[in-house]
Amino acid sequence: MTMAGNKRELEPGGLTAGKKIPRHVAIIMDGNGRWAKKRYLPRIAGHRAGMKTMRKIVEFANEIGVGILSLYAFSTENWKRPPREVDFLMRLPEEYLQRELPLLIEKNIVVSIMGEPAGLPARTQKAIDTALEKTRGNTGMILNFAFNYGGRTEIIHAVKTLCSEIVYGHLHVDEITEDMFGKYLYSGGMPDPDLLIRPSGELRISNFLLWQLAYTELWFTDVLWPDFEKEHFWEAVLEYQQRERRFGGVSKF
Ligand code: V0D
Repeated sequence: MTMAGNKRELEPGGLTAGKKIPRHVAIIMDGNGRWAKKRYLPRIAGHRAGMKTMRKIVEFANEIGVGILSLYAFSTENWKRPPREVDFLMRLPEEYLQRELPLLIEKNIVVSIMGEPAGLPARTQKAIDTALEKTRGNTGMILNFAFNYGGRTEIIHAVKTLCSEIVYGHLHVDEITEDMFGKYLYSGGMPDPDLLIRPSGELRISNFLLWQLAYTELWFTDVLWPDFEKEHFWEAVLEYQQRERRFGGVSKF
């Protein structure tokens, strides 16, 4: 084991000396249902275990100095799941925030959301609004939940906004650039992810951050999200640093 939560290794001269912690890490929190099935537990138990993992990983990412942590929790496609499961999932943001918000505030974390809040239950929206409002002034890690999110939907949403600006004469077609297009996405103005982590053995992007992942390092593991530990996160960071070093200042593209 290289890391085991030993803080000293992270200080100057230690393991990460001179190596960059990825500024923006994105995670697809997949494998909760499968984790439950393997144990003959209801899927709900898997989501609960997944939330516990999420709390640990948020804390760890914050400790090692990640700037932005983007978590994929619920996609637009997830609405097709059994209604009782959707119902349960919809209560999780509220439950999570009720429990964690004081800690997030104490750690100077900023809560942020990417996705379509419309169509969510009012209570869920309220809990999220409160969290956004109470952490708006913080200056630490940005904890960015992709919620009711779809990558293609996000791009279409940006295109529509752009088009209406053109129709209203506020913008000219020739002014559209990659940089400015990025500002119309939910992630508007955030730097793109440096590292994407996908657990549970699937080797796909699954409509997550389609535009933003153009140059991102991808890291996959067979470990299911509820079994995912700080050590796995650290392994992904080390692998990221090795890939960075291999390029050693030479452009990747
Ligand atoms: C279930 C593992 C926190 C993934 C984590 C409804 C599956 C636990 C949130 C959350 C979910 C979302 C927004 C927000 C604050 C918290 C969450 C969902 C699922 C989708 F502002 N956990 N969590 N959202 N699970």
